[in-house]
Amino acid sequence: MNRTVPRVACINDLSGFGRCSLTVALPVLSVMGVQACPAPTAVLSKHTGFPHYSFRDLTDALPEYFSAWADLSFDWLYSGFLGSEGQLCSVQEFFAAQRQRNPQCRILLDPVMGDGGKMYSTYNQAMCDAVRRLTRSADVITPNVTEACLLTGTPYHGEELHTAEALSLAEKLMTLGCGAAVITGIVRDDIICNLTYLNGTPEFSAVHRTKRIFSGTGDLFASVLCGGLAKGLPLPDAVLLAERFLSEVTAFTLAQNTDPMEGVLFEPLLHMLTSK
Ligand code: PXL
Repeated sequence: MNRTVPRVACINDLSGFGRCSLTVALPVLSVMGVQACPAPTAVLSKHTGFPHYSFRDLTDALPEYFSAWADLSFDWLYSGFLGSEGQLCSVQEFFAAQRQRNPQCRILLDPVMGDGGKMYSTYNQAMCDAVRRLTRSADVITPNVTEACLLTGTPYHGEELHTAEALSLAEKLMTLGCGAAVITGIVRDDIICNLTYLNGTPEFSAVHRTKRIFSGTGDLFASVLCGGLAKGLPLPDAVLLAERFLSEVTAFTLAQNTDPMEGVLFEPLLHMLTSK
């Protein structure tokens, strides 16, 4: 659908502290000139990386929420952190209903399942299998190395991958049925690479790596990518935009010496995304 302001359904959790999921997606999409419509999957006081947090799962609320959206059409459906297996089913049904209503609608699936070789504490194997099924409906998926390994049943041995290993991982992801895959956060010495696999063609892009790891960077990457795609950028250009923004934001955050759990300080740099 050709709208002046593209409309995106953001299916993700609301974490009150720690800069991730909806608290990242909404400001990023808004500043990029995209209408961001949140469908909260869970409400947490802080993200799950903190030692103490409250977690209210919204699985039961989702079917009613999505059915009240049945008269709306979205240009993009963008899903992130999903809190339960039932929720994954609701999302699958929502994807199908939206596709039926508007075949032009595109899907960005960020399979937020884990990091550093481990599944998040709220995740389990059944949910992992359900995400794998959801991948079939997606136009673009954006797993980090851990998530790419979990999705493909590949043993994880760190974020450092040789070219051949990264390519094999991307090819395995494509067999799950997605339209394109972007593997994020592949480490090489002092650079960080993203591998975009589109139409059978792999493309590596790289930016300088900071040694500290901040939470929520995957969400920031996927949100900028989503904004770029919703504004009509080709996938490789949207990847470049996202990685350059992330690189600026992490360098800025590093200089502020904040707790990495609080995420990256993107707020002062949001203006860089205006009219992109
Ligand atoms: O940044 C990914 C993410 C999203 N949502 C919640 C999380 C995390 C990572 O820890 O805990 C609730």
